[in-house]
Amino acid sequence: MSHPNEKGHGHFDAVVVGAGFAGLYMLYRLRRLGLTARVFEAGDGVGGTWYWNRYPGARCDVESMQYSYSFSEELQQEWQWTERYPKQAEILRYINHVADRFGLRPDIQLNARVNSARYDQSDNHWTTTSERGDRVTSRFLIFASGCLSAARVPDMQGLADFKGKWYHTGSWPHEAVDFTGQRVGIIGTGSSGIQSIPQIAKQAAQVVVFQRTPNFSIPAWNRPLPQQEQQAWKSKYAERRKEAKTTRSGILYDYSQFASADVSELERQQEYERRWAKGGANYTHAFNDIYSNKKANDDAAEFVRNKIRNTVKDPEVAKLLAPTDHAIGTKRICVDTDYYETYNQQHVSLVDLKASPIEAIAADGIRTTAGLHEFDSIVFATGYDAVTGALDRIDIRGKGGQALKEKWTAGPRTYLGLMTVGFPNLFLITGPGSPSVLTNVIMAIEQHVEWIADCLQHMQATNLAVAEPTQQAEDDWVAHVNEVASKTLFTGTQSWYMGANIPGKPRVFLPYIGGLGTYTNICNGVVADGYRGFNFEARLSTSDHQPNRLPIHQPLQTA
Ligand code: NA7
Repeated sequence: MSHPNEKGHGHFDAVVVGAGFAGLYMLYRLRRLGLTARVFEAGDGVGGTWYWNRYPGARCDVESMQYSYSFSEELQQEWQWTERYPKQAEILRYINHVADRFGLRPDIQLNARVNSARYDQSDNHWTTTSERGDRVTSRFLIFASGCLSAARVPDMQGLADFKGKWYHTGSWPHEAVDFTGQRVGIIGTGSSGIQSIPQIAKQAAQVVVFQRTPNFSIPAWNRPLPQQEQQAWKSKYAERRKEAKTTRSGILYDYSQFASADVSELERQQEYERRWAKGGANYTHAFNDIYSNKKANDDAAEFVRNKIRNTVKDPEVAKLLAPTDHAIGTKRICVDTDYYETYNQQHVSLVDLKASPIEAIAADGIRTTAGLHEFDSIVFATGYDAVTGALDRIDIRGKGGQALKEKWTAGPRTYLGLMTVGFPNLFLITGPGSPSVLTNVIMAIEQHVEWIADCLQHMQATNLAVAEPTQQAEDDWVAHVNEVASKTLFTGTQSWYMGANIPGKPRVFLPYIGGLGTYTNICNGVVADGYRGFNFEARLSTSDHQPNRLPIHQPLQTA
């Protein structure tokens, strides 16, 4: 590793932005291709989202045996998970182990937040700079900057005047935060709020939760993971991973083959009950039309609302916690431990922000239209500028100095979520228009990294220097992404998938909802058709000043 204070200069085959799951695996594959690479990471450690999200109760909602890399059989056999769902600290240990095991650290520059990247068309190079003064050039620029990495503190008047301490779940301090005896206000009831509220309530003297919109949550029934169960997985790991990658979400769930109306009311209730007892996000796969059929969805939602009513003793609070504004699953479903039960504790209360919105943060607490709530600490569990936020915070300029954020003013436009016209040799891992946040993201990351590595290898082997999608391919893909989304209930919900949590962000469905298996087939088909939809430019020799354009576009076919 270079010295932490040494500024990076020089030229690399590839620059990678971010040292989370995506950046580390990309580096591993670049090295296998014999390419030189530099990874820039804003944090002072690897891990990305799992480096920053250290809030109490932070835990993955995908089970441990599935939420891990599959690219190395040795790695997946040797690592021992301890619980059904991995907690943040364990995931961070795992990713640090990966960095060490594969000797990745020497090519990673920590504490280096990338702030600009410019393409120079005269020599087909990207110049990337960081806030601390690094400035490097590269042929390829690969963004592994994450979909849930741009934490967002809402614009609230008066925050600077607050006399207590405040935190955002997505950039939690490294040292333990002790809320013992404190009055704590928590804003936000998404996954981060739902995980942290029960934990904070264990310490605090008083907890007030400020809820704008309730979310659906299914119990995790988290538990230690017995050795025998791990061994059973590991004995068939390769097969199971292969199968997982063909599914919609990259997760081996119990996907029902039946539509909700195929079974009787009694059988439906029994199926929901069975899934509730098993726990986790598997619940929404009880019937194969829950995401597309309003009636099927209403039924599945009502079962959860009844569970909330039966758990929360105060009927008024239960009513507020039971979501009625959106179809279940169309906001990322939460997986919790004792979330609803927490509201039965005397020192925990709920404020409905629809009835009394926040006016401002005051020196002593949070002022709503109904009055002042006094706090020692405030926790913002207010989410992220998802999918595009991390890219948006970097000044990325392609051909002719065009800014990526300007190109994407009306919403992101990509081909396969991997590349975007006007930004040659710039690759996105889990970019907008790819399955990303709708999947077990490590499976989506592996698929993208392998596709990019294969593309770079193809370019090396055929002496090609520059890759860029065609306008037609990009337009077709954007239309396809929108068309597939429009057939689901997702586009009717104001969610971060739609950019709806950020004032002024265009309302566009950001990920590709066709499913990871289908998407992988499409990507493989593009390659089989000679990189359909991409233009390549050959490497210039000294006697050849005319770039040799190789248009390989054919109409988009979807599997
Ligand atoms: P989410 O899911 O975006 O949740 C953020 C929460 O914060 C949600 O309840 C929001 O209410 C609330 N929020 C956001 N801004 C405000 C303001 N200005 N005032 C009041 N309440 C606000 O983020 P998470 O971190 O919980 O989870 C993100 C993903 O990480 C999650 O889906 C998992 O995949 C892991 P709203 O619903 O917008 O009314």
